[in-house]
Amino acid sequence: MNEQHAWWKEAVIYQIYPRSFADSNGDGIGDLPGITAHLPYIKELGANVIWLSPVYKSPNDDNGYDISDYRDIMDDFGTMEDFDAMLKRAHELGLKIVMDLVVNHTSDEHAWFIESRSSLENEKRGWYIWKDGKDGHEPNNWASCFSGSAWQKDERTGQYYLHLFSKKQPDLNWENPEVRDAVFDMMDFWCQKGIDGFRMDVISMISKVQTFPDGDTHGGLYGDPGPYVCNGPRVHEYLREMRTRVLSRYDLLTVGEAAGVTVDEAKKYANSEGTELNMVFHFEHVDGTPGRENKYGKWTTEHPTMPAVRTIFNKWQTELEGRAWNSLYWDNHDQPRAVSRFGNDSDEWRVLSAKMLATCLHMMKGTPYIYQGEELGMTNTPWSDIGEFRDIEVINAWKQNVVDHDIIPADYMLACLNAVSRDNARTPMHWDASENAGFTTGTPWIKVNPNYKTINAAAELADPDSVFYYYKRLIELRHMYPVIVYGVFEPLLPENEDIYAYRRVLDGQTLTVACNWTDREVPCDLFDGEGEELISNYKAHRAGVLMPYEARAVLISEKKG
Ligand code: TEU
Ligand code: CA
Repeated sequence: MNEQHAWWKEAVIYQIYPRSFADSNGDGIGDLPGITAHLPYIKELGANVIWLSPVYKSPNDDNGYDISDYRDIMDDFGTMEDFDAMLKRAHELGLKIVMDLVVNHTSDEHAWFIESRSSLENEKRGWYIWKDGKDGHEPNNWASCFSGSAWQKDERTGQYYLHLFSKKQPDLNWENPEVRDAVFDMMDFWCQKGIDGFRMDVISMISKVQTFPDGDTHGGLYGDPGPYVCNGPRVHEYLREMRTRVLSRYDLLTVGEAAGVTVDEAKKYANSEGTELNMVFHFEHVDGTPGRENKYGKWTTEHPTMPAVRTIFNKWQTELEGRAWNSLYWDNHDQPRAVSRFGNDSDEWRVLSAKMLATCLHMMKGTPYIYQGEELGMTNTPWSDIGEFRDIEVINAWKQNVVDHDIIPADYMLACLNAVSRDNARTPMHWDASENAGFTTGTPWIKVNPNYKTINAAAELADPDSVFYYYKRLIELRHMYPVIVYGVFEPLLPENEDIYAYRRVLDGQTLTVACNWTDREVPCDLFDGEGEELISNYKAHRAGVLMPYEARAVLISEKKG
């Protein structure tokens, strides 16, 4: 079936977390001029779209995901002139800029919320979700994603407001058409500036079940709001309205961060008819630890198992075929470093396993996302004390689980934070082996991973066998071979405990991909010497086996004629 072609299907996206990317003025915080100065690096890598985590005005309770003015730039990152210069330079280099749209909630310092909380009669009262308490308690038992209750009592009026994230991130009330008008108008402001798309923060949560029923506590302190806030009753109606009123008027890439999304829901959010978004991020391979029992939910030291990860990806690859478009990612600013979580970050195996993971993901069907530093094989950071962390999710979880309620022993929680905390992704980018990895001449806002002396862009740009050049080649191949973008995905070796294999088929071409996820040599009879090897992380092969962490992608083209 001839698939509709589109630039956003053929793109490779590079995600920048501005706070940690490059500091131009020595204040220890990344900024927009720092990004502009490093755009040629992204161009060299070959990515053609940049997803910029939020740069709008924010008190940084959640590092920019708490916005106090959607139409101005955060002081830490520079000015609107700096943004315009970055956008102009990016377009000159042929790089598109996708902005982070955070409209499930604002900052509590946004003018809208300041007005809304001022009185029961304020005309913006209905722009947020205010409820009376019940029997002197919160309106229901929902947990915030950042620990504690999802409700905050406001002494001025005695009512509670909903915040699914921090108490400084009040949820907007999307039921209110004035809120939708204001959001769509703001989106149009940015589209008029010439941006190329939106990554939509927790967009699956904007429609809540209006009865706000208690959630299942699963034996914990608070109830799970998930069934009542994810994929809610009007979410597709709101996105179709967004498409009609804004998105349809521009040539944009749109990707929804869809916590709680299922394959069936994704067929709506990212449907091929284009009535909503281009694609969504699901969380199935990063929520908890696939293949393991998690006693404390997200907080674990266990690695996911390859068979469990394969089951998830094979489901998404096969079930969206012809129905919707996949996004592909191992990493982002909310996740630990891919090579530490899914691969092997030891000195012996880090490079090979980083290249193996990259092959496994980038030869699949969907738009691939590369998180800053992933292309270098950056690893998790060694954290020795809770005081080193900056992430509100970590700080609140420690307070709730270790300090206030003694739910998780401190040493085990610290081990979990080392394994899966978001700050693992937020340590400064490694540019070179100079102090602070060349990220800043000042004092960095967060710890720098001590391994920057050996893992950094300068060293990898000078090494033709580096992880960087391997990613560069994967991107080149995606731009050269339509079978990589549009080929139908077919699972192979579905029961093999060590090898993740699949093939891609298009117009008489078959691309066979096999990845050994272990540090052992394993038997593999998928390759018989025929065909054109597009890429491998080994220069030589042993017949009938895959070496430790070996990845191969071999193309066979049917003889025409
Ligand atoms: O993340 C939403 C989300 O679901 C994450 O909070 C994720 O579940 C969690 O980080 C994993 O433990 C988005 C942004 O990507 C995140 O940075 C923000 O903190 C959050 O929304 C609130 O805006
Ligand atoms: Ca700076």
